[in-house]
Amino acid sequence: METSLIILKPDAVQRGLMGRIISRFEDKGLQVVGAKLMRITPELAAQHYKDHVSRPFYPGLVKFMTSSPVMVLAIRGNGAVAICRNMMGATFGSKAAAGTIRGDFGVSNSFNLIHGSDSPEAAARELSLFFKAGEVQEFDRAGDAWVYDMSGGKPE
Ligand code: IDP
Ligand code: MG
Repeated sequence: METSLIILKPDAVQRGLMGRIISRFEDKGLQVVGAKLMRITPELAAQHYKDHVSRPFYPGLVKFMTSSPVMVLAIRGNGAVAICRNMMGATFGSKAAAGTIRGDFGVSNSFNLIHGSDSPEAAARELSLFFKAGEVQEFDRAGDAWVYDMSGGKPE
């Protein structure tokens, strides 16, 4: 099982889209194992987006991400990192395919509603930035037997 770090960005919170976006992940069969509303500090934004520090859009990105509260989520499932990225769609709202979160809910290239880890390694790093020990839960859901085929001993 993988866990991805998802951030519902300030535009998603301000536009009242949290519930509809979370529902998409739940509808897919993914498990929400961590969730909190928080304000990202400039220091945390800098750590999170450290690989983008030299990009022209970086100052605007940090300003946007710290401008208003975000909801951070830990989302678990078999292959959750790639599944979440596919569900988010392409980076730019103007280009993201219909049926994806960015494709269905936005048109902006910078206010693009959602962040998702882009690899299992990035997910581990980002989860440790946003969640303290004990804030990500480990629990079985009653319906899990019908989300995955476990007849081969591992989730399929
Ligand atoms: P990703 O969020 O799809 O992984 P990244 O390339 O990692 O995309 O960029 C991080 C974030 O920076 C994007 O989600 C978006 O908010 C912002 N961003 C990326 N490229 C641009 C750009 O060219 N103009 C404005 N904002 C951008
Ligand atoms: Mg990225």
